[in-house]
Amino acid sequence: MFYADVSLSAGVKLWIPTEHEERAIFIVDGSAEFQLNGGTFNASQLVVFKPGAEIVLTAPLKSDRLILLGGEPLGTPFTIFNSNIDADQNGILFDPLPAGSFTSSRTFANGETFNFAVDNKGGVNGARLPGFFSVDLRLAYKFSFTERINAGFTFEVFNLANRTNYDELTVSGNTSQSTFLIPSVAKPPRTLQLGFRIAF
Ligand SMILES: [Ca+2]
Repeated sequence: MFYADVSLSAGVKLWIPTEHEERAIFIVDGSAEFQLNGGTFNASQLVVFKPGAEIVLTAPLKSDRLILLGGEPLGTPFTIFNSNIDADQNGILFDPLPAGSFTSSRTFANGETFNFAVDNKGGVNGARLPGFFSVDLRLAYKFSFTERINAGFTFEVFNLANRTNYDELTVSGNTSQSTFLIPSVAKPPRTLQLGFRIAF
């Protein structure tokens, strides 16, 4: 991951390296204007670039300020293969499959069907697992009964966005298996925790 606080003087060009797959700028300065391949963006806008695109920023009017950030996408790379197909016909199985979109679905006992899809760039580590993302929140309120005794409430939320995070290690990349792309374990959903404490 990278993060940079950038100040651009008028007319100066800034080339953004392409080696990171995910890149974006957030324009901070109130009167900033930037030209990106002919487009103009204003303050408080977040601009996300296509992977690999050559981006040159300029500050045409005056000195401007922006945040440049990015990094690798979430999720561990993994390989999609078929243990029954010798794709390159060399007598050895488990060849990585070529690029393409792959899907898999499973219907659970309660009747709900879950679909899983992944874009595969092909080759070893051509696909990426869903990744893990969780935001936690903690609020605390403290008050005093007497000089010596105080108490406090806490309110905590784990996985605030209630995102379904899967255990990556349970995902199979073998298209010949019924468990292909289907994780067998999910991490906890949104969880609330209330606390009360007395200290003396
Ligand atoms: Ca082979």
